[in-house]
Parts: sequence; C-alpha cells; structure tokens
Amino acid sequence: MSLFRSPRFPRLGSPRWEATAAALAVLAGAACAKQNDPPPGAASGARRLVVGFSQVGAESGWRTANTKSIKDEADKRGVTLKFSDAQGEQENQIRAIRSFIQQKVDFIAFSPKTEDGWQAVLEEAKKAGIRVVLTDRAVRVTDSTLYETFIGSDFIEEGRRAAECLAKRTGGKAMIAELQGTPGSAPALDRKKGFEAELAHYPGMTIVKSASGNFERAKGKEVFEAFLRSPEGARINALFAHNDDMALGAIQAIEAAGKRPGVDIVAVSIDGVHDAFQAMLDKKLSCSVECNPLLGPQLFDVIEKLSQGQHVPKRIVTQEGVFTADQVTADLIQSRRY
Ligand code: GZL
Repeated sequence: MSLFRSPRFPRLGSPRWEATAAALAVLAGAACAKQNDPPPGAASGARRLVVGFSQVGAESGWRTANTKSIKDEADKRGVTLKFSDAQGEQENQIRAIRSFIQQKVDFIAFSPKTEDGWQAVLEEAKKAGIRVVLTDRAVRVTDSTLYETFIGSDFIEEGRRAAECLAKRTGGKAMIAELQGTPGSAPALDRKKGFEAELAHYPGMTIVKSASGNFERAKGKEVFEAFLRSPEGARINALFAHNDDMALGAIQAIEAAGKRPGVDIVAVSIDGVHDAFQAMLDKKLSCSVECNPLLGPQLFDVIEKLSQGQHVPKRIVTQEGVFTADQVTADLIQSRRY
C-alpha cells in the first residue's frame, strides 16, 4: 500500500494534509540547502568556486611543497580544485587547460613549464570568458590581457643573490660549473641572467661549464659527473645550481669523485628546501637563496578578489631572503615548513 493511501496519511486537501505537506516542504528545503551550502570558510551565501590548476610536474622538493600548499589552501577555503599534474610535459599542460575550458571552470591557474608556447590556448580561455592566473613561472605572450596576474619570485634577483654569495665564499675567485634548470623556463633563463650580471663585477670569477640538469636531483648528479670528467673538471672549484635538488645531486657526484663539497668545491643554489638546510648544516652547501613555494594563500587571495570584481596588480612578487651555512642550526631546520 502506498504511503498516500495509508490510513495514517491525512486525506488529500484536508487541513491535516495541508499541515503535513507544509512540514514536508520545509524538510525538503532544508535538505536542499544543506547540499548547496557554501563550505566552511567560504563567505556566507557564496557559491563554491571551481578552479582548474595545471602543475608542471613533481621534479623537485620545491614543487612538492608548492603542490601541497595549493591543495591545502583550496581545501581550507572550500574551493573545488581540479588539479592536473603534467609530468614535465608542456603538451599535457595545454591539454589540461583545454579540458578546464570545456568544463567551464571559474578560473584557471597554472605554473607554465616554459615561457613560450601559450598564446593559442590562453586565447581560447579568454574567448570562453575564463580568467587565468599565472603562479610560479612567467609566460611570453603578445597580449598581456591573456592573464590577470603573475604571482611568483623575482628570478633575476635570485640569480644575482646567488652570485653575490658565491663571490663572498670564494673571495671573488672561482672556476664555476653551472647547472641550469629546465631549458626555456622563466627561472632558468632569469636566474642565469641575474647570476651573470652580478658576475660582471668579479673579473676573477668565470663560468667554465654550463648545462641543464632539468631541476632534478638525479640529472644534476649525472651532469656534474660529466663536468668533473671533462678537460675543465680539475679546475672546477665552485658550483652554481639553479635549484637545491640539482646541487644535492652534484654534491653526491663531488663526494663520489673523492672531493670535499664546501671545501674543494663551494656550492650555492636556490630554493631553500629542507634537504638544502641539512646540507648547509653539514657545511656541504654554502648558501641557498630562498624561493618560497608556499604560493597557495596568495593564489586563492587573488582568485577571491577577482571573483568579487576587485582589482589585482599585474605582477605580485614573493618576498624572499638568503640563507647561509653559518646561520643554519638544527633548531632552524626543525622550524622550516618545506
Ligand atoms: C621556482 C620554480 C623552480 C624551483 C625548482 O619558482 O619554478 O622550479 O626553483 C622547481 O626547484 O622545480
């Protein structure tokens, strides 16, 4: 027997029926409201924002910390995050961005592998009315309205700071081997530029070897081994690595070759990740120039502002410092968040 025919259910149209129907309507309304409620942390009455994020990969400790920061912050703010890991391939990033466009997300954010190659897909996003935020790395496009803002470090300044630190540790005399980051990426291009500009003040410092280690530890080790085996190998007494992971790989190569990192070969790198702090405590790495990967809070601040129609600056520079081996203590390492 159906509920409506049951003797316990009020007759249709009767005063008891009306009261029951009204009560059921309230209950149904409450259930619906529960489903559409903004998540905890979201402004009351706000609709849940949907953001597509294309991460370049998982090549370094920095990247792992960056991914965690973005996912944690999206969670904390109740943002629906569609996260895609491109595994180091630009085509995968382009594919992910196209799929975000198809899914009609509210915003797209991404960390572009290289500076070039984004014009077409960003035009597609613009045509679809989806705003784009760049985090971590810059792009080179002919129309700057294709993205709202670029949040990230000043890579030229990081390279300059690395050279300054190396000059201090070597007394301005060094035969340098350089491990570059991913070819064509903003941090690799600009860190090199900044490093070389500062080096111009030190005639006793020369780059004798330079090649890419793709920001990866294993690749940094492999390339540095080849440097040491090359005809210039015996003269190398300094290392500039575009990130900590490659420096840590190179340190392994230096030790395997029977040399002392920090003594025979003075090393500086960029990022300031946990393992680099340990290497500085062990006096194997002389400086790590800070590059802060915890960009999640800044990213979602910007997205929230844009979604409320507020203005954001076209460039947001992350504030950073320099860490040197003589400052590092075990307590300091404990307090590091990445
Ligand atoms: C910097 C970032 C670089 C880090 C690397 O903002 O793009 O990429 O320095 C990383 O460690 O892989």
